[in-house]
Amino acid sequence: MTINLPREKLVEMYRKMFEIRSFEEKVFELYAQNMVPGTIHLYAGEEAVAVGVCSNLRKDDYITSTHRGHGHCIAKGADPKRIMAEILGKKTGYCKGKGGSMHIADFKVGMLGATAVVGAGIPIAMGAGLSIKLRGTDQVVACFFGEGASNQGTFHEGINMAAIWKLPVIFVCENNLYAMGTRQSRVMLIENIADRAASYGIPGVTVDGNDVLAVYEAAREAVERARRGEGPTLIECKTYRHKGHSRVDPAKYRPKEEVEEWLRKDPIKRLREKLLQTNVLAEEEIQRVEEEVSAEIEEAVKFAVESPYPAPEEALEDVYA
Ligand SMILES: Cc1ncc(C[n+]2csc(CCOP(=O)(O)OP(=O)(O)O)c2C)c(N)n1
Repeated sequence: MTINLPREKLVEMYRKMFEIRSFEEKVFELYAQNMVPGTIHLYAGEEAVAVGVCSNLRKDDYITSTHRGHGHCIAKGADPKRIMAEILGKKTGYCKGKGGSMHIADFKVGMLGATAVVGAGIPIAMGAGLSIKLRGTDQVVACFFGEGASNQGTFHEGINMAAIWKLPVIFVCENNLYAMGTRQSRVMLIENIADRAASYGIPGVTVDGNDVLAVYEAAREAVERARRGEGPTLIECKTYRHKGHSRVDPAKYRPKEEVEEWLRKDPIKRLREKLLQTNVLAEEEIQRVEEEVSAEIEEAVKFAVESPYPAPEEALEDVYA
């Protein structure tokens, strides 16, 4: 088995996936210590999707995100310190502590925003794609959303419009099988969300969303197509969230065997094994990367915990109402 990507690229992908996982584990710990004022939706288990897609993007490309957005932000290069501070409601966070986990944006790295409204990122991505076309640049937009969102009207409207105008958007469906507690098979008669691409006349592909190299490859083709001005692609990534839907959900609706099966398919474990088997990295080198990342995340936690809360008199600043 060989992997046709430069070593540095593979190491960077492993580092980012490990960073997202470590970040999410810390968020969970801080939540258990009652340090998180709002709700949280953890991305652990789905890291290969954000990293596989964003590893194809330039800094001036854009992404839109969802309620489960920490991983997208980190993969696109947002600062984990400021994300963590925002989650803890601190003044040094991306929204000065007033937005919380689901409202992180960082225009400097092309992260156009997370949104708590399911499916709402889709027309925003389409609009960003239209702005790119009107400005005549070769940027692209990656739009992340869940399979639940693919039943929203915004999915149909956003993708259809992007298709007819050949906008440079990569629609990335993270199919983790459940929308809150609702299994996909209860609300859709199709198995593959990518099949829906045919009704808009655009390519649709389904990939193993726990294999970062498969996601990378599908995204690479879609990004190249978008940069050539040939329009959008729908990529469905089959994946699984390790935790419940949100912080209050013990996810009792998922069979134990199913959870165990997906834990065996952990995307980080899989890439780690692949890097070892193909001699891209030795065990000590992987451990060094993991230690560096863990130290970085500890720094982010320290920064967030030690940051002040916004003052009460700042409550109405930056509020548009
Ligand atoms: C328009 C809208 N409807 C309902 C909700 C409540 N809600 C929050 S997350 C969610 C499930 C979303 O599932 P999916 O799009 O598959 O994303 P996942 O949580 O699986 O990542 C729902 C129904 C919402 N936030 N917005």
